[in-house]
This record gives sequence, structure tokens and C-alpha cells, in this order.
Amino acid sequence: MFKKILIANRGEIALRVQRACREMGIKAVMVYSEADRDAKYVRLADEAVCIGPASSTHSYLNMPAIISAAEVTDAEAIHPGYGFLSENADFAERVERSGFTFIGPTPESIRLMGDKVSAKQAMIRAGVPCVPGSEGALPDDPVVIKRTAKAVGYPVIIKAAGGGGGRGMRVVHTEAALLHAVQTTKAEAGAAFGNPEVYMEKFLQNPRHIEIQILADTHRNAVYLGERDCSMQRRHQKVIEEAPAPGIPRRLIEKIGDRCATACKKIGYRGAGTFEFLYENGEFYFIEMNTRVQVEHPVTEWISGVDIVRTQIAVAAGEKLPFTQRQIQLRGHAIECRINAEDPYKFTPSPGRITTWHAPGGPGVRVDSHAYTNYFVPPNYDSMIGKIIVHGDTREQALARMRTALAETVIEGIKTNIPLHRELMVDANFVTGGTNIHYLEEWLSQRDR
Ligand code: MV4
Repeated sequence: MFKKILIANRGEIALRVQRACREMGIKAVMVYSEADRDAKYVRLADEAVCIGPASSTHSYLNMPAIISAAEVTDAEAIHPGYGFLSENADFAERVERSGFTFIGPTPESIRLMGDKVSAKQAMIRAGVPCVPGSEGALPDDPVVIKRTAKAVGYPVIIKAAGGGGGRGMRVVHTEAALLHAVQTTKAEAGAAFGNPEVYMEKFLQNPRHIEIQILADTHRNAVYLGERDCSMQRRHQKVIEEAPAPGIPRRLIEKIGDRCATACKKIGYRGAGTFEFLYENGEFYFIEMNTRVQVEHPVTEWISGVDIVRTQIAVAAGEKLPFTQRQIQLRGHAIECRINAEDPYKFTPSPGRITTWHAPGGPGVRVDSHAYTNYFVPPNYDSMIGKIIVHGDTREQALARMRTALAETVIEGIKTNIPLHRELMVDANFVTGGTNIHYLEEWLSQRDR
């Protein structure tokens, strides 16, 4: 096992990885920007190295600075967390070329999944069901483009191969609008991602966002840890996640989960990964794969009893998965609320000093956050300052525990979205479960105030 790991991230996930290291007897090196210098999780690390100014470009995205920090501290491996360089194949490659282990999949896997056209082709070949659409990238020939759309059936969606997570997409309802939409999406994709390639899919009108968590080792073992429902989102930012997904038959989850695990073995995937699906009318359609640990991993940890971050580290060190698929038993229900430093009505960021931080507790409550009383939320990064995760034997118990946890939480000095979560936890449709990806935005547009 590694003796020392460098954590190339900040905030709650940096603390989460640090906790896994401590539990495993591994020394943790934290890199930090000038804006994060005084944070407790930085002070708490075995070693800490400043890698640049507040701006992410010059710190958490600064590859030479991060690799130099690993060199001077004699770290053996680098954990990228989520965001920043976590899905950057060039970074993974430079880490490995410099003699360190990248705690994640191979650069080839990251590259394969980073290009949404090659990802989809790999999944079709591996037997994962995908949204019907163009086979590969769209050609330039307008006749072929029109024929493809007609065969798929309107409405269609044009997506950039280099996009993902909601960037570089355009919905087309008629043939009259088709060619212009393709041209515009291509131009934008070329400018934004340096890759003008686009592909076409049938546009699903009211799907849910369901994702499958997988873990794979370097010994051809792969398991799925069930699903997460991440439909509660605003502008492609998830707000609430839960597991299991309400109302989806277990046999369907088992079937799709098995396909995902099998696909991992076929492509030689290692580490943690997430298969994103749209779910509509009882069918799953693959859209993208994330090759990192995700913000919402705790809900899966809680229903499965598996420590995902610990397992990421273990398989990166070459260990075998310590469980088989049959040993994975999902139990109860977990819900996560993302706590953001933002106005709960206007969603404008609200950085600044937290004058009171009182975290909730009690049975079935977990708080993943690097914040505390007197912590200064820097204005330079994502507004997420932590997550409240609850578990219960049933969804009803989990909901009750989340309501209690949110009622206990006191955060003063900055605005947070806690009031939004308190409202959503008593919303009749959310309480029923199974709302689609448009629900939150529709709910917000009708909310008074
Ligand atoms: C779609 C879709 C409908 N049909 N693809 C948005 C994020 C990116 N991961 C894929 N996205 C979508 N792809 C087809 N064929 C609707 C979305 C979508 C969405 C997906 C998941 C969660 C929230 C979303 C919000 C708007 C649109």
C-alpha cells in the first residue's frame, strides 16, 4: 500500500480523501492555493504545499506545480478528487510519466470517455443500451444529416463530442431548423472544446437522471453498487441525490448494473466510475460516463456499506476488490442535500465568513464539509460548502431524518440554500418520489417570492 498520497483538490472532497488516507495509515499531502492557506483541512494534513494564487488556473489546474509538489514531498500517488484535473487524460498521463500513480482510470479510459462519441461507440459495442441516434459523429453531408434525423424522429438533440454535463447541446424540433442548429453547435464546439465534432440523439422529453456506480480493479473484477437518482437539478447542477431511485424495479437495476460491470471488464476499466443514464418509460439509455469519484458518492456508500474512496486507493495500489457482486447487499435509503453558499431564491453566490456553523447530527446523519465557525468561503471556487447525507431503513425515515437535520443546521454570516432544501423536503411531489429532470426548474418558476 502507498505510504503517502498527494491530494490534488480542495474543500470537502480534499478532506474526504484525507480521512480515507488517515484511516488507511497513509500520509496525506495537501496542495492549496493562497485562498485556502488558512483552512483547517490544510492545517490538518501531514504536509501542505502552496501551489499558487487563488485563481484555479494557476493553482488547482496547474499541472507542473502539482507534480512538483508530489516530487518534493515524495508522495507515491495523486488523488484528483472531482472537478479540476480529475477527468483530464493529459494530467493522468503526466502523473504516470513522472513516476506517480494516478488514483483513477488509465489515461486511455479517461480519453475514451471524455470524447462522448467514442464513449457511446464503446458502450454500444459493450452491450450498454444507448439513446438512438447517429452512429458516431455526424458527417458534413446535409442529405445524410436530414436522413438521420428523419430516421431517429423529431425532436432530436445535437451534442458536441467534446461536451458533456450539459455543455454544447441544442434541441431541434423540425427539419427546417436542423442544418443551422448542426452548424451552430459545431462552431460553438470547435471554439469551446477545440473539437467541432457533433452527434445526434433522439431528444427524450421527460426522463429521469439515473446513474450506476461501479468499482473495478486491475484483475478483471468489476461490480456495480446500485444506482443514484440525480434528477433534482437546476442548470445541470445537482441539488439533491438519493439511492435507491424511487419506483424503479430492482430487476431493471440489476440488468443495467450487470451491463455496466461487464462493460468495465471489456474496456479494462479500473477505479471508480459512474454510468449516466436517462430513464424514461421503463427503459435506460446511456448518455455519458464519469471517470472520477462523484460529489454524491456518500449515498451509495451508505446503502452499500462500501467505502468508495478507500476502494479507489486500494485498487490504484493494485489490490483486488475486497468483495464480489454477490456480497454487495443494498440496505435502506439515503438522501443527500448539497449545501451551497448562495442566495436560496436568486442563486447568486454568497461567499464570505461563516460566523456560526452548527452541523446536524444524530442517528443516520452524515455531514461531509470542510467548513466551521469562522471559516471564510473564498469567492474563487464552486459555491458548494458541504453535504448533508441521511440514511434510514425506508425512504420515509430518510426524509424525516433529513427534515430534522435541516432544522438543526445553523449557518450564519453567509446565505445558503438550506431554506430551499427545507421546502423541497416537504414538497408533495418530491415526497412521493420519482420526479423528472425538469421538476426542480418548473417548481422554482412557480415558487412565490
Ligand atoms: C439528453 C436529454 C434528452 N435527450 N439527451 C444534459 C446533461 C448531459 N449529461 C446530457 N443532458 C441531457 N441529454 C437526450 N437524448 C436531456 C438532457 C438534460 C439533462 C440530463 C440529465 C440531467 C439534467 C438534464 C437537464 C436538461 C437536459
